[in-house]
Amino acid sequence: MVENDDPAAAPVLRTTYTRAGKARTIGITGPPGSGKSTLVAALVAAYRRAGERVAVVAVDPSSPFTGGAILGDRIRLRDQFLDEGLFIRSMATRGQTGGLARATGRMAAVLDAVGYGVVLVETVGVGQEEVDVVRLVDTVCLVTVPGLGDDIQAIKAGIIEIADVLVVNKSDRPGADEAARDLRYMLSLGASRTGWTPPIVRTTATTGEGVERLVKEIDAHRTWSRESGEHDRRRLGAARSEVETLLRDELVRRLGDRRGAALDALVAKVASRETDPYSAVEQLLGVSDRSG
Ligand SMILES: Nc1nc2c(ncn2[C@@H]2O[C@H](COP(=O)(O)OP(=O)(O)OP(=O)(O)O)[C@@H](O)[C@H]2O)c(=O)[nH]1
Ligand SMILES: [Mg+2]
Repeated sequence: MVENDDPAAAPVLRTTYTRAGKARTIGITGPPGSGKSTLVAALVAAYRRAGERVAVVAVDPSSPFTGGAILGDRIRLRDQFLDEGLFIRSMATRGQTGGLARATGRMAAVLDAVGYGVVLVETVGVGQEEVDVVRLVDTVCLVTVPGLGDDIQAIKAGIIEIADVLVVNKSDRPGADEAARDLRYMLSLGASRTGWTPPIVRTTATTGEGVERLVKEIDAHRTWSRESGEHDRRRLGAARSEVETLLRDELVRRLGDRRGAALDALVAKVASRETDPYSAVEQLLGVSDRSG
C-alpha cells in the first residue's frame, strides 16, 4: 500500500512514522551491471552476521516487470530467502513520475519502524529521480567498476556530489588502480561542501573481498555525520520535502474537491492563453480562501 501510494497507507504511516529513525539507511547506487545487487547481498551477509535485521529495497525504474519472481534471480540473494531477519522488496515506478523517492522514503520509514536496523536501497543512479531517492538515505555508496572510462564522467555529473563512499567493485579485474585514481582525481576537482572526503573502497562483491572495509567506512561516515550535524541537516531536508509534498497534494486535492469546475475552467483558459498560470493560481487560492 505504501509503495503504491494507496490512500489506505496513511494510517500505517501515521502509526509508524514517529517510531522510525533508528535504522541505518544505506544507498547503493551506480551504473547498470556494476555489481550493486551482488554487493547488497554481501552487505546483507555481513550485517546479518553482526546480528542486524536487514531490509532491502531495490528501486528499478527501468523495468516495469520487476517483481518477486524476477527479483529472486536478479538480486542474487537466493540463499538468504529463508532468513526471517531479512526483508527484500523490489519496486518499479509503474510510470508515475515524482513518486519514486517519496514511496522509497516511506517504505524505509515503515521498515525502520518495524525493527529493521539496516535498510539498504539499491538504485541505478542515472536519472534525477534516482538521485532524489538516494538523497533520502543516511549514507550513499556509489559503485563503479574498472574500465568505465568516459562513462565515469557521466556518473560524475549526476551523483558523485552526493556520494559519501566510493566503491570500485570488480577489483579482481584489471584497471582497479586506474579507476581508484580517476575517482580520487575527480574528488580533488570539487571542493567538499560538508568537510567529508569520501573514502575509496575496492571490493570484489562476488567473493566478499573488501566488504568488511566497506562496512567500516559506512560506519565511519555515519559517526562523522552524526557528530558534524550533517545527519540532522539531511533529516531536516527530507522531512521538509515530505511535508511540502503532502501539503501540495492536499491543496490540489481540496481545490479539486471544492472548486473542481473552476479549476477545469481556469486550466482551459491557461491552455487557450486567455490567462496565464500565475494568475490562475492566484485566483484559485483566492477562491479557496474565501470558501474557507
Ligand atoms: N568479476 C566480478 N564480477 C562481479 C563482481 N560483482 C558482481 N559481478 C558480476 O557482475 C554482474 C552484474 O552484477 P549485479 O550485481 O547484477 O549488478 P547490478 O549493478 O545490480 O546490475 P543492475 O541491477 O542490472 O543495474 C553479475 O554477473 C555479477 O556476478 C565482482 O566483484 N567481480
Ligand atoms: Mg541490481
